[in-house]
Amino acid sequence: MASKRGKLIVFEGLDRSGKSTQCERLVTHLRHQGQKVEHMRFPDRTTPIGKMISNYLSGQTQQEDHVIHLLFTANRWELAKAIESFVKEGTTVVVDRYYYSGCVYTAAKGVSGLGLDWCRQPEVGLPRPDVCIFLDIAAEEAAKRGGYGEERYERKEMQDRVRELFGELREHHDEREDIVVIDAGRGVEDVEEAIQKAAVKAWDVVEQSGLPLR
Ligand code: T5A
Ligand code: NA
Repeated sequence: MASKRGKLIVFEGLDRSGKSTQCERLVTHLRHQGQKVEHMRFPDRTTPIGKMISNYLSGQTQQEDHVIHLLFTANRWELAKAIESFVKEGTTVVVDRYYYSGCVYTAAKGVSGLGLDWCRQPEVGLPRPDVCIFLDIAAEEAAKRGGYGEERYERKEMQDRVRELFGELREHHDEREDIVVIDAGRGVEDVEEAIQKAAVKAWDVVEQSGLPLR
């Protein structure tokens, strides 16, 4: 039985890997095809929690490491019901960063007791993506792109560790089955084409099986 629900597609990657650029392109492409599409991003800086996160990222405020982790998570839970409703009513949701970033960026700080497993726990139960498109690029390449270095985590050592931990997540964790790696060091159009192919492939599985959102 064919599924009428929308799909949940997430973009992940290092800072400046091209997530926002590619999210917008995919949203435009799907809308041209006549699909209903919602575009979200995390952190969603528009909510009260999102504003606290934004002030932390810009360096205006400090937060204890567990606290900021849980604020990022809470910022996703604020929108969890909305995501579920959209998908149920047939709207595809394209999300710029999700709990993969949540786990990896906190774990990359190297704080004792704050590893990937601890970080994943408060995220358990959030709608699970049909596919997570991971835009893979070396930190040195990403750093050459515009605007790098303005926010808290945009330092080479941090980004190198983030990339390593994304790799660990892909190899050893439950999330690995959702993740498709795309070489994001290429031109914008080449990356876009690879993403569209990956999306079609992942969605065929959903269409054919009629799988509900997990
Ligand atoms: N974070 C986030 C956590 O710690 N925990 C969490 O739970 C979450 C959700 C902010 C920070 O918060 C952390 C991770 C981050 O450090 P953010 O607001 O998403 O997260 O900030 P960034 O990821 O830094 O977003 P950016 O907008 O900076 O990066 P994008 O979206 O990956 O890149 P994009 O598309 O804006 O492109 C950057 C530049 O590169 C160019 C673009 O034109 C732009 O100038 N570009 C390309 N250039 C050459 N070739 C290509 N293929 C290109 N694609 C784009
Ligand atoms: Na972005």
